[in-house]
Amino acid sequence: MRKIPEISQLIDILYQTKQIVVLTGAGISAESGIPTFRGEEGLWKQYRAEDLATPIAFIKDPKLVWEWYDWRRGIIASKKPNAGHKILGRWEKIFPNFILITQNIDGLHQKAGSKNILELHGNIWKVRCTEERTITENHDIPLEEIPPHCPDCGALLRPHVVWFGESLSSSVLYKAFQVSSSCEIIFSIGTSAVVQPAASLPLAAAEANAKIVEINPDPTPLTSYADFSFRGKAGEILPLINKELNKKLKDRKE
Ligand code: BJW
Repeated sequence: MRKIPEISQLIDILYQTKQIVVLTGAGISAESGIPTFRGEEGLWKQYRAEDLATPIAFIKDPKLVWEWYDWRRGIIASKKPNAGHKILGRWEKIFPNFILITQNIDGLHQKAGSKNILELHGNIWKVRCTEERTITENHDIPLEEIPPHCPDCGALLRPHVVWFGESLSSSVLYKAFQVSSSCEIIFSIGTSAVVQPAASLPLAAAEANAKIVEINPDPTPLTSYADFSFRGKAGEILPLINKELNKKLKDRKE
C-alpha cells in the first residue's frame, strides 16, 4: 500500500484537534459515479451553466431546466456512497466537534451516515414552491409532471438548489463561516475551490490560524494556501489517513 510521509504529521495534529471542519465538493462523489461540474468529464463541458443553473434560465425555460434535473436525479438515485463518504460519516462519531459542509446536492453524505451537515447549495431531493416558498421532499423518478407544480397552490415548483447569482441560505452560510473561523483544521475535499462564497471558507479558517488540508487529484487556487496537500482521489487518500488515525487511536487505548 502507498505510504505518504505527510500523513503521520497530519495524524499528530488530528489527534489533538477538537474542532474539525470538512468542506466537500463534487469530486468526493465522482468515485460513486456522479459527474463533477468542471474538468474534461464535467457537466459544464456538455451543458452551459447559463442555460440550466441560473434563475433566468428557469424563468426562460422551466421545462428544459427540470428535464436536466430529472436526468441528474435518475443518475444520483442509482449511486451509493463510496469509501470517502463513509469515512467522513465515521469521523463524526470519533471527533466530538466535527462539522461537514458540503456544496453537493446529492445527499450521499447523509446516506453514508453523516448527520452534522451544512448543505450550502441545497438538495436535489427537495422542491420549492416558487410562490409560497414551501420546501418539500420529492423522490419521484422520473418526475410525474415536467415541470412539476405545487399541489397546494398550483404554482411552479423549482429544485431546492442554489443557482449562480442566487444567495445561499443566510443561516446556513452564517453557520458555515462561524464554524470555519473557529476550527483548528479544515479539509477541502474534491472541490475546484472556484465557486464563491464556499471557496472562501478554508481561507476564513486559515485567517483564524487553522490548518488547511486539501485532497484533490489536481491543484486548485487553494493549493498554495494548504498546509497539507494530498494529490489523489478522496476514495484513496481518506482511507490512508483513516487507517493511520485508527492505529493511533488503538495505541492510545492500549
Ligand atoms: C476529485 C475526484 C476525486 C475529481 N477525489 N477530488 C466573488 C467573486 C467572483 C464571483 C462571485 C463572487 N461571489 C459570488 C460570485 C458569483 C458566483 C461564483 O462564484 N462564480 C464563480 C464561478 C466565478 N457565485 C454565486 O453566484 C453564488 N451566489 C452568491 O454568491 O450570491 C451572492 C452574489 C451573487 C452574484 C455576485 C455576487 C454575490 C451561488 C453559487 C451557486 C453554485 N451552484 C452550483 C449548482 C448547484 C445546483 C446543481 O448542482 O445543479 O453548485 S454550480 C456548481 O459549482 C455546484 C457546485 O456545488 C459548485 C462547486 O463545484 P465543485 O463542487 O467544486 O465541483 P467542480 O466540478 O468544480 O470540481 C470538482 C473537483 O473535484 C475538481 O477540482 C477535481 O479535480 C476534483 N476531483 N475527482 C477528489 N475522486
